[in-house]
Amino acid sequence: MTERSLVLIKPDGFARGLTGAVLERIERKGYRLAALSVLTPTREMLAEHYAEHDGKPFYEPLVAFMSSGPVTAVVIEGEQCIAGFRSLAGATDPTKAAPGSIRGDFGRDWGNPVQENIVHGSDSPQSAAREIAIWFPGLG
Ligand code: DAT
Ligand code: MG
Repeated sequence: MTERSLVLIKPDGFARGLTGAVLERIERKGYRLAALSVLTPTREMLAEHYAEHDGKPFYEPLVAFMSSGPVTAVVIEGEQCIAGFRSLAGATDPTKAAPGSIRGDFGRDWGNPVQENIVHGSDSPQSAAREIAIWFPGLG
């Protein structure tokens, strides 16, 4: 089924100049780019985006990190692209992410490696619709 997913290249990926490398992998996989924007997210946007994690120990540091600089927000489109992009991204912890995945190849083993894991990808059609509305309010 053709799906849309919300991908974020997080502040660490943006600052390290990995935006092009991530987009290249998305396109190489055959997914299309439906929308793209570079912005520094507000805490309000991030509170909505990460609502499911509110109250967890990593929530505040995560919101602080995600609002610390520019991110590239991308809507991707393609057959089963939600699960497909999660597979391209690899496990949440870059130390455990398989080589060949974005997090496995580019994730850091210093600082806070779980938090600074380069990319976000929606985890279900419901999350994708909810997240796309946050990052691209005008997109139908
Ligand atoms: P994912 O991004 O793989 O969907 P998630 O939704 O469980 O993972 O968590 C959202 C983000 O929060 C994740 O990309 C990085 C951060 N995070 C998750 N667990 C963490 C932890 N134990 N310590 C620090 N940051 C964490
Ligand atoms: Mg998640």
